[in-house]
Amino acid sequence: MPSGMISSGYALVAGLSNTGKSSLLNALTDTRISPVALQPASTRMPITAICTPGNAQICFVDTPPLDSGYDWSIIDWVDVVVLVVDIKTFDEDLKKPVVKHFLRRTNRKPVVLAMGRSDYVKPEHRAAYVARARHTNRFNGIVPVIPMLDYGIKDLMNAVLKNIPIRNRLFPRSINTLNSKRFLISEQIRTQLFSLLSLDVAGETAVQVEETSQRDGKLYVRANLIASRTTSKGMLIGRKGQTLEQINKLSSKAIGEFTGEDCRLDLWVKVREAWTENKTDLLEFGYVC
Ligand SMILES: Nc1nc2c(ncn2[C@@H]2O[C@H](COP(=O)(O)OP(=O)(O)OP(=O)(O)O)[C@@H](O)[C@H]2O)c(=O)[nH]1
Ligand SMILES: [Mg+2]
Repeated sequence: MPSGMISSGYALVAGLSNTGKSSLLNALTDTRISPVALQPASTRMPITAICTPGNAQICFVDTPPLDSGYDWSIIDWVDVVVLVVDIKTFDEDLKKPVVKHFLRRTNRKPVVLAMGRSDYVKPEHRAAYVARARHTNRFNGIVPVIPMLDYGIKDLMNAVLKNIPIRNRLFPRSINTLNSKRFLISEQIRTQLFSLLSLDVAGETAVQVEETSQRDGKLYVRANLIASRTTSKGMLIGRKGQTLEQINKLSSKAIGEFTGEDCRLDLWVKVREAWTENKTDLLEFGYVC
């Protein structure tokens, strides 16, 4: 390898909704940067995490589900694709038009198949699933994974690394993500809304982080929860402020786990009528690029 050159590049993490993409990105990069949630379509914007296995650099990019208005152009920017499927339904998933379109769009870029939820299959049966997927002759690696147990993560990392080009370093050593801290914190808060509120109310609440600073040795975060209707404001606050308190508690914990700092969160509820229908508001809250 010429001096100064290393394996350095981008790996896309893509797949259908709720297949474990964000869990996988966190396991691969040993972080909690990408919020994980029970409900589908929780990731709405790309989340990046740069890791440095050996002397290499890989920027993993977690993306929204393929089946919810995917920005196909992102494929052109990456070196390797990790396609996450559910091990038990991978056959049907690979036949879905949106997945077929995605694979065509990768245009012969290396694609590694991560078979998620491998805990749903007995360990002795996993090799048979891998053999079946191998018949497709499309993948540059096939790895069963269980992100929360770190199962398969090293093998997947090696399969990705093999396909990362040798070039001049793309990212300075000091950075570990291309996203802003404010955006990442707002996503941690937004994800918690879904575990406490109806899909309607949570989905129509924007999160705007106004300040992140250090106060009394803690990470201080001030953020607004912006409801699209006055009635939703009451639901966000709850009886005697109980819901807001719960949102605050869960969000502070998630932010603390992601940043590694004690977090003091100051949440305010505001209303901007029908912001979900206003292009300027959507832009302001980061919903349209
Ligand atoms: N049992 C099991 N659960 C998993 C596995 N991977 C992820 N999960 C769970 O599946 C749910 C969805 O995980 P996410 O990582 O948020 O999935 P995602 O694909 O990023 O979801 P979207 O961004 O909404 O498309 C969470 O409750 C995870 O804890 C796995 O290998 N086994
Ligand atoms: Mg996700």
